[in-house]
Parts: sequence; C-alpha cells; structure tokens
Amino acid sequence: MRVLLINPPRSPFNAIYDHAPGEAQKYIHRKLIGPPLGLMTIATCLRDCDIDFLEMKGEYDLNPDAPSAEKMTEEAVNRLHPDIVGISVITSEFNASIGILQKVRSLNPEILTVAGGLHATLCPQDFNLDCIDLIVSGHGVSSFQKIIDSYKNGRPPGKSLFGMFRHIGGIFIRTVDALQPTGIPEESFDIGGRNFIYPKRLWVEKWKDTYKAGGSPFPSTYIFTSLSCPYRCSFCSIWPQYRENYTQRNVESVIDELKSVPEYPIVRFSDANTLVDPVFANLLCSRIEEEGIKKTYIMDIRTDFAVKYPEIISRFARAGLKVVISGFESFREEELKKYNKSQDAVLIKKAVQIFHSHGIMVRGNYVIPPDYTEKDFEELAAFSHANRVSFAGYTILSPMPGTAFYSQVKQDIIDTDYRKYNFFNCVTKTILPLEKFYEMTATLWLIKKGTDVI
Ligand code: B12
Repeated sequence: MRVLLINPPRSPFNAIYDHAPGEAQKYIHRKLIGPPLGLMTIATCLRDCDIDFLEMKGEYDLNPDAPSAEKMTEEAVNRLHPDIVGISVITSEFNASIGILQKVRSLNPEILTVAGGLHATLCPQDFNLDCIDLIVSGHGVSSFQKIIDSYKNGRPPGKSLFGMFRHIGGIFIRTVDALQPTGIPEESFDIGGRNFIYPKRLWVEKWKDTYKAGGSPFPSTYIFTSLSCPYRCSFCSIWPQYRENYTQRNVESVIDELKSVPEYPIVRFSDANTLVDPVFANLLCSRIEEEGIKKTYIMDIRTDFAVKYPEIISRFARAGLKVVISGFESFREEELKKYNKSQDAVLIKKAVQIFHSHGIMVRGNYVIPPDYTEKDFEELAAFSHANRVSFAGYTILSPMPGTAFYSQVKQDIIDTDYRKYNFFNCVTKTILPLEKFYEMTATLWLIKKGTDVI
C-alpha cells in the first residue's frame, strides 16, 4: 500500500502586492514559509504503508521555475504508483488542490483520492466533485488510519466506496453525484492531549532549507502548544475548524518536542495564541529554562495578555522569545467590538511598549474593512505611525467560508474565486474604487520600524 501526501502550492493572487509601490513590495508576503504540520502529523500515524510526500510549496521555493502542479503530480504518480493520494486544503488552495486531484483521476481512476484539512472540514459540500472519493473532516487522524486499513486490499470488484467506508465515522463518501456523511467519529481522538502525535520532520527534509524566516540562515519549524482558540473573532476560521473545542497540550509533551528538534534553532509556535493561560505559560517557560533549551521563539500573543502579564513576557524574552505576532486588527474600539475580538484598541500602545522594552520585535497585523474611505485610511495610518512596530501587516477583512463573518456579509460578496480568499484580495464591495483601495492598503505596509520581513 502506497500513500502519496500532497501539500498544494500557494495561490498566486495577491492584489495588495500587485498595487504596492516598489519599496512596499518587499514587505508584503508573496510567500509564507513553514512545513506542512497537518500532513506531517497524518503521515506519522499511518501504519503498514509506504508514504511519499510532495511538498509543492517547498518545491516552488527550491525552484521557482518548477513545472506546473499538474505536471509535478503526473511525474510523482507515474514514478510512485500510489494507491491513495491525500491532500491538505485551505480555502485559497482549493482550486489548485482540485486541479491536482483531477490530474490524479485522469492518470489512474483506481487511485483513491482523499481531501482533508481546514477547508474540507468547514466546507465539505465544495468537494462534491468527480475527482474526489473521500473527504476527511476535523483532525482526521483516526479516520485516515481506518481508511488505510480498509483499503489494504484495494477496491474489490463491484464493491462501492460507500460499502467500503461507511463504518468510518467523521468522513464524507462521494457516491455517484452526492456526498454521504458517515456521522461523527465514533471515538474521541484527543490530538492535543493523550493522542498527540509527534510529527516526524524527516518527511520534509528535502525542503528544510526553504523553511527560513526573516532572512535567517537557519531553518525554522512549527510546533503547536494548542489547537483551536478560546476567543471567537467573527472573521477567523480557526475556532470553527475545531468546532470550538480548545485543547492545550501538556507542557512536558511540548518540552519533549522542543528537545527533539536540535536541527531547528528557530521555533515558530503555530497556535492561534500561544500564551493564553498564565499557569501554562509560566510552567512552559520554567521548563524551557530548567532543560536549558536554547532556541529563538516566534509566538502569537494578544495585546491583552501582554498588558495583563508583563512579567510573563519578560520571562519568555529571557528564554528566547524574539518575535511576537499580534492581531491588532483595528485602532477603533467599535470595529473590534464588531469583530468580537474582545480586546481593546487602547491596549495596543501599552502592549507594544512592553514587548519593545524586552527587545522583542513585534509584527502587528491590522485588517482593513472594504468600506474604508480615504479618511479611514488616513486615521489608521496616523495611529499606526504613532504606534510603530518592527513589522506591520495590513490585510483585507475577508469572509472566509465557514466563518461567522462569512454568514454576515455573504450578500456583499462579489468575487467567489477561492484563489483570492487569502486576505490579500478584496472579494466584497468596496466604497473606494477598487484600485484606490488596494493602493492605499499597500502603501500602509511602509509604516513600520524594521527593514526586514517576517
Ligand atoms: C502553519 C500555517 C501555515 C504555514 C504552513 C501551511 C502548509 N500547509 O504549508 C504557512 C506559513 C505556509 C501558511 C501559509 C498561509 N496560510 Co496558514 N496557517 C498556519 C497555521 C498557523 C497553523 C496550521 C497548522 O499547522 N495547524 C496544526 C495542524 C496539525 O492542523 P491542520 O493543518 O489543520 O491538520 C490537521 C487536520 O486538518 C487534518 N488534515 C490536514 N490535512 C489533511 C489531509 C488529509 C488527507 C487528511 C486525511 C487530514 C488532513 O489532519 C491534521 C492533524 O489533525 C494556521 C492558523 C492556526 N493556528 O491554525 C494558519 C491558517 C491555516 N493559514 C491561513 C492562511 C489564509 C494562510 C495564507 C493563505 C495567507 C496568510 N496570510 O497566512 C498563507 C498561504 C499562502 C502564502 N502566501 O504563503 C488561514 C486559513 C484560512 C482559510 N479559511 O483558508 C489560517 C487558519 C490562519 C487564519 N487565522 O485564518 N500557513
């Protein structure tokens, strides 16, 4: 049994970048880096099968002129002869993922195709397509294990997919033209806790040198300390993805993982927010110190946490915290309320002071609502100037399918091309002419202290 796992390429659409003045372009992400943690986790837990990885983001970072995703797929399928192809899908990579699975289907209709990840979890109905056999919802680990077990001997002649897989909870099976749900997974799989799987990073060794942040010569890796988020920001996909179940990992398991990656001196914690519970935060810091783990850390931290617990920020700074990513979102209290951010804009200044006083670089991210006028842009620019941080991001408030915000503004969506759902393209009506809106958003990227990109 051979399983090929594919990380699809990024969407090439980035209208903010396209409208940016030359000097702003170098700060606007065309690419973000990091290994595909979800696929690595899935790969690590599979038993009795050969696994191959095709990390297309890594391939394009190694060689920007690499062949198209379809060509890469063709080459891999013809060389490896997989029985199953699995792909991890976020919204903006949906189209590319479907293109890849269509190619697989055209090359060999016997290959079982499986889609998983965030978009498959939130919008399974989008996958009711000929090239898809199974959709795995949620964590997927136990469901995927069972899929592999049930497919050990391939597809017996005359047996339907539904007949083969309907006993596996938590998936959707594509029958002739409909998706059949199989219900909730029958057992609880606590991936953040007792069932945590240490992702084997060997799967992505070939692409390791592309996982470098902010011009660092050293590779970085992702480690999560929690899954989901206890906050309920209306625009965010993370808490809906996890059906609101926030899980925090055991500190010792995080420490074990940190110790197991000596080849990665930089660790980017991939949590929605790494520091949420002060008890967990203090314990994690104490254990990092006790174990003498020397790494550079990048974390997402909310401004309210920093203001409430400045001593914890100070401790982490001593333990190696160098970069903090913080969702400022807006400088206006009423906008933050509208987003259900449960964080006050007035805290931005205080939090930035706390981070800077410990030599921590801040990446502050604002979201720009499509109804911003020139006056709104000017006011945001003035605020952002007065509260300058090392790196600032200005992306577009976007209705990601499956979020509360999507339901609120569905009627205003003017562009349904998923490739543009990556916060860098506007998909709802703007008040300003669209070109002007992009130019003004792009120009904001110049307001920051640092000269680097993170
Ligand atoms: C790490 C990360 C990345 C990494 C790596 C992703 C990769 N695959 O290469 C990088 C940096 C490349 C990345 C890029 C982007 N990201 Co990102 N990223 C994350 C982050 C921080 C963590 C994801 C993660 O590792 N989770 C932990 C793993 C274990 O979970 P998982 O991936 O969901 O996988 C589990 C299941 O879903 C399932 N599963 C997953 N795939 C598959 C496949 C199969 C076959 C099966 C069976 C199961 C399965 O099994 C896994 C184990 O349980 C999340 C935010 C968050 N905190 O969750 C955002 C997030 C996923 N990213 C997001 C976005 C939008 C992007 C970008 C498009 C833009 C941006 N501004 O960030 C860019 C991509 C384009 C570009 N220009 O580079 C959004 C997605 C929103 C959406 N609805 O699509 C998120 C949710 C952030 C947010 N707050 O909105 N990202």
